[in-house]
Amino acid sequence: MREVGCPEKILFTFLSLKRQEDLGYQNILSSMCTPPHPVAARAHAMFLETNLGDPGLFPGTAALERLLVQRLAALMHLPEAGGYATSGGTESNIQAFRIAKKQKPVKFPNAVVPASGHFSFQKASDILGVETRTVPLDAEFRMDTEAIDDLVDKNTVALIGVAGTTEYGVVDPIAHLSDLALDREIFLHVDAAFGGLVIPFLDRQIPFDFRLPGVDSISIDPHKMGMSTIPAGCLLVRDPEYFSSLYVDTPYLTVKQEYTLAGTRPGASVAAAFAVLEYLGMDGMRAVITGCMENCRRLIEGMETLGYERAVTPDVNVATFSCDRAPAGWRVSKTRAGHMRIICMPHVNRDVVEAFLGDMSDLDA
Ligand code: 0PR
Repeated sequence: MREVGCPEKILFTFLSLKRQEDLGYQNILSSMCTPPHPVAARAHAMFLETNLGDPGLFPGTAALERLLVQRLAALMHLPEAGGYATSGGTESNIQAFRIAKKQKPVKFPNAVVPASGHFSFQKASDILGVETRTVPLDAEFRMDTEAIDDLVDKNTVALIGVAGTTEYGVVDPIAHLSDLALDREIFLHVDAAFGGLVIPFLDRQIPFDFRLPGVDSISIDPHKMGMSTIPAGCLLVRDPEYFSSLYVDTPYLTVKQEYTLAGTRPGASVAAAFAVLEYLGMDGMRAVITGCMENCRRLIEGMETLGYERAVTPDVNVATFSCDRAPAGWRVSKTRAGHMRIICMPHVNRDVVEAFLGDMSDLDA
């Protein structure tokens, strides 16, 4: 550290230089994040110093967290579900694994995870000492249901399905997983970190939430399609009692036990996440999602006109193509199988899609 502090003006000049090195979202087509909605930014600023790790000191912020959980639980068709605000999909997935492991104390636990599962499940397996059994995917990048039965055994503590996969934007056959989970008495976690705030607003209903009786927990991230500030995730559980298996004593806090993974937790992004859902309502969210899906379809159609075939028709706003070059100035990503991947987030609006398609067509000129 400096011996003597830096004058504010110099400090902020330095900070703004660093900030200018960051890319603007305008040309970023590879991210599941997006600039926060203006009401999210405003709410975030109001709650900067709040800490949900000691909720008795911030009862108002804690009430907002409960409201956020209630809104998301109702959206997942189980208003009485338990839940708490996490730092994102990674924490939610790790915590779901922890709960699943506690439910079935076996010596050599395993979890059955689709090959499309987010890498956070590798972290969860590593931390918790749970063997991962990988389910291959079918031709449309969904979990191959036929393969699951052979992988499940008496030591399987968790079954994972993804609703809106990170790479291809498809929804696994969660209804099938739900039947299997009930039949074999296995904890079923649905990773809807991305799709949880997309699927409920689609015209076509895809079963993935607590309406399926075998679903025990769901990850859903307001900092992705919920246009919140970062970090804002949520873990929902069918039975609020599940959390009691994670309790540790916290004798000198305002609550005597906690089940969260993080200790100190931001209230600001929780207020932001709640603010967006409340401000937009179902109607406003539907309009945002409808726009993203339309832009995604237009992108796919435009790319195919240029000769770049889609890898799959996605269920949510993630487009993938057989295409191995991108015009300068654009950030796209590549899936493990080598497809170009573009997430049609709210900032990837129609003008952005047309500009990208224009630059793609210039590549051949
Ligand atoms: N589950 C799914 C289905 C996800 O897609 C992700 C993240 C996670 C869990 C983990 O969520 P957190 O990152 O909130 O812990 N998917 C994105 C990805 O890996 C995250 C991301 C976002 C990456 C923005 C890059 C980026 O610029 O692609």
